[in-house]
Amino acid sequence: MESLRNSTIKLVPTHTEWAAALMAANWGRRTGRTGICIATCGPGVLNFPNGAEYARLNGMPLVLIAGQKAIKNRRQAGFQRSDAVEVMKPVTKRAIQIASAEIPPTVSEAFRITQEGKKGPVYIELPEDIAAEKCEKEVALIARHKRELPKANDAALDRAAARIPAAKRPLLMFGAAAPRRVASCPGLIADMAQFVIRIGIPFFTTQMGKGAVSEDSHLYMGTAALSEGDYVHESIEQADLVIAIGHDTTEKPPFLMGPKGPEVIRIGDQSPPVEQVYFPQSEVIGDIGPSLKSLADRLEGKLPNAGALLPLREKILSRMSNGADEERWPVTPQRLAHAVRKVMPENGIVALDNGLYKLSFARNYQTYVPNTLLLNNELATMGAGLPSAIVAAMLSPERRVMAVCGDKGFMMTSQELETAVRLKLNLVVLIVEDGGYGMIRHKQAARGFPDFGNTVGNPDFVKLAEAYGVKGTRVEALDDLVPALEAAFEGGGVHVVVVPIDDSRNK
Ligand SMILES: Cc1ncc(C[n+]2csc(CCOP(=O)(O)OP(=O)(O)O)c2C)c(N)n1
Repeated sequence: MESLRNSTIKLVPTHTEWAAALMAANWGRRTGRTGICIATCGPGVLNFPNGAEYARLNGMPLVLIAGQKAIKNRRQAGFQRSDAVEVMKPVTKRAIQIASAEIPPTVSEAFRITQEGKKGPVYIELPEDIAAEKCEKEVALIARHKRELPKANDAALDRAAARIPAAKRPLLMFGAAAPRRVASCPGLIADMAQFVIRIGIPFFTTQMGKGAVSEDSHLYMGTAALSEGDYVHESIEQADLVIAIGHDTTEKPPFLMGPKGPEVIRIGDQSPPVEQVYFPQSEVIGDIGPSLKSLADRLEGKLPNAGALLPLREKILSRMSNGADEERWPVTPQRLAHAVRKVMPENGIVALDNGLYKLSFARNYQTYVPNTLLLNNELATMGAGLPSAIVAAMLSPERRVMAVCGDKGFMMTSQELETAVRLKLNLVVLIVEDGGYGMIRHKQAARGFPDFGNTVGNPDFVKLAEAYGVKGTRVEALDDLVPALEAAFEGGGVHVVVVPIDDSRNK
């Protein structure tokens, strides 16, 4: 802490190490640069694993640093001496204990690993006796360098370009790694949009691929919120070829490959593991933007069947937004997603926590710009919504930012409201209230089980907000919903808005 105090590094104290890890991971996600979180040894570092795994599965560059008891003596015996390196190993790309005062190469190597291949977390442990040592030797500080991804091989591009025109009913799919790559390579936004326009094949997205290409495109076919049986699967079932751009198999499968079903060509910057449900027949591996450009150069004007599946579009999109016009109160999640869209400008950022309403946002929240609907469908941890919104508001103070959390997800990291207030952020926190674990209730019902163990009380969220010194509003009627959200943004600062929801007909 003393070193930090004397440095130019900005320190953001948080209320739990878990939230610190989630926030730093989101810093990495949004900037492409490595975020950093620190914790004390023992009880502190043991709050890190959920955030570390969130970063590992989601490809977020993150360095987690924690202390450790002395390693050269045991003057404090076993007090707080947890084997955190072993704990952190499976949830990071590397877990390192620093055992000598010659520290800089280890730190540089940690940062390199966070950025190498699929980005992710590295854990560094600094024992207190090593931290107290003086480094007598002069140790070279290792320079940082920019890394460019290699371009795809011409033979792979030629193979894909030979296969695609033969498809009778082709589809494109954008997955998690496409918007993720935009953080380090903003030019990819235009490359993806151009690719779709130039080849004219309709596209769908995974939940985390949303916004890769604007959904107001006439070629947008929908979002796969489930792995099978979702509205968009009608087109996937009819497709004979899916071109999967930036799919990451740590995301819940957007469809299941099997012995039958469409062939898959993968375009991505990494070759993913072969999975029972995902085994692309061919791959174009290299920096995504240049791959898309090279493919479009080869294919433009040569795809007679490009639009074969487009006649399904209208039906899929209208079924997908079923419930969005309902006048019911409490509001349907579909209608809520539309209401939120009304108050968010095109570049506004919505950060979702994890709960049943996420499905409706995936399907119904039209996304026009990459990374403007920040959701997680890999670890899919509850508690991530508010920390990721806080980071979005820190990084983009000029944009509207909203966290959308279930009542239970919010309760997991709600104490970070104080962090948002302390940072003087402008942030609307929308709490979707159904008085329990809606997703689990829904799963029990789907299997014919009675509702058990899901009803958990809430504090009065308006009073809770006031206790943090922020404004709280409870929406009581459908007509008040959009005006209440608008007023929350207009008022500035942190504002909690509570909306009761009826998710009984969610799928
Ligand atoms: C940390 C964590 N614990 C448990 C789960 C499993 N889980 C997924 S959704 C859910 C219920 C979420 O409730 P809430 O936030 O109120 O949203 P709702 O489903 O009611 O809309 C649970 C328990 C999880 N994803 N993350």
